[in-house]
Amino acid sequence: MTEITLANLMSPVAPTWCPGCGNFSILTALKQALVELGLKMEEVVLVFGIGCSGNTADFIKGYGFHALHGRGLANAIGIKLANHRQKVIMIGGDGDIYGEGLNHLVAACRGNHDLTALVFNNHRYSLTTGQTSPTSAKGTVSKSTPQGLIEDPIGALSIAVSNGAGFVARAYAGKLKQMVDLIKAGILYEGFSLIDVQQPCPSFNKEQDYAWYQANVFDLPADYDANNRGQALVTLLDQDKLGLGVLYRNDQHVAYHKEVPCLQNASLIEQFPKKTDLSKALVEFV
Ligand SMILES: Cc1ncc(C[n+]2csc(CCOP(=O)(O)OP(=O)(O)O)c2C)c(N)n1
Ligand code: SF4
Repeated sequence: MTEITLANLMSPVAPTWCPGCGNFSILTALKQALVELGLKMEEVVLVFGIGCSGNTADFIKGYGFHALHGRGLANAIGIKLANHRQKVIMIGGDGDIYGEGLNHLVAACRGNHDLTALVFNNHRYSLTTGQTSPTSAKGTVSKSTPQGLIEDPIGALSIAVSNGAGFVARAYAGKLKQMVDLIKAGILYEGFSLIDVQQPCPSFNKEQDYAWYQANVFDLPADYDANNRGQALVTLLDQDKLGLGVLYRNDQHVAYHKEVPCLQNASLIEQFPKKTDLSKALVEFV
């Protein structure tokens, strides 16, 4: 087994993100969290969506899978059930996870599947040059909404809390230490953890720049009770001011794989033969 160190996580490919992109600090936080958790490279699977966020696949070294847009969580659930001993982290954008992949987010929440979704939430489909995404503010003018967005933004974190996610947190790319701590807590949580990272995209979201975030994020107060589901939902109804920290956690909620009888003594891959002779199955094709 190989220790996770910053050197071992270093990819030979340098990030191609725009100058000032919030993704740089999210990548730094993810690496730092993995190092601080003292895990081994072989114990972690990174699953990536498609987008500027998903391009993180090229900029970090590790075991992983680059999924289709919107399908990262479906793959992550499958990977977890194949070998539930591994920590599985899915990395994608708000368009990927709250838009095209929303049904898979709900499935991950309802099952409380033991994996972490790290959402790089820049409120745009940025790789495809800045169309509005499900988290864009009402009235947003973009290439896809030249006359201003009519819809309200999605309440993605409320959907997660109300559908069974055991751990829901919000971080901000401008607060590195807090991001590291939240990512670590999410990975350690035994169940589904959703970490929504508010991420400035200087190229396609000029409205929500670093100054906007400084004025609109706040740390949840010390007396905030993350175990109180009702309080979490009320807090999340305010979509203008963004509370940072653990919004909700439920340590009584049992993770999906713990309720599957055939996974109690061994993982699926331990139960399958290492080598399978497929020649008989293929004979009709030769
Ligand atoms: C199934 C499918 N639909 C659409 C696309 C086109 N596409 C690629 S990246 C992207 C936008 C990604 O936006 P988001 O998930 O928010 O990530 P960001 O680029 O903002 O990090 C889209 C629509 C695709 N590759 N596959
Ligand atoms: S388009 Fe936005 S999200 Fe994508 S790399 Fe550039 S600044 Fe970052």
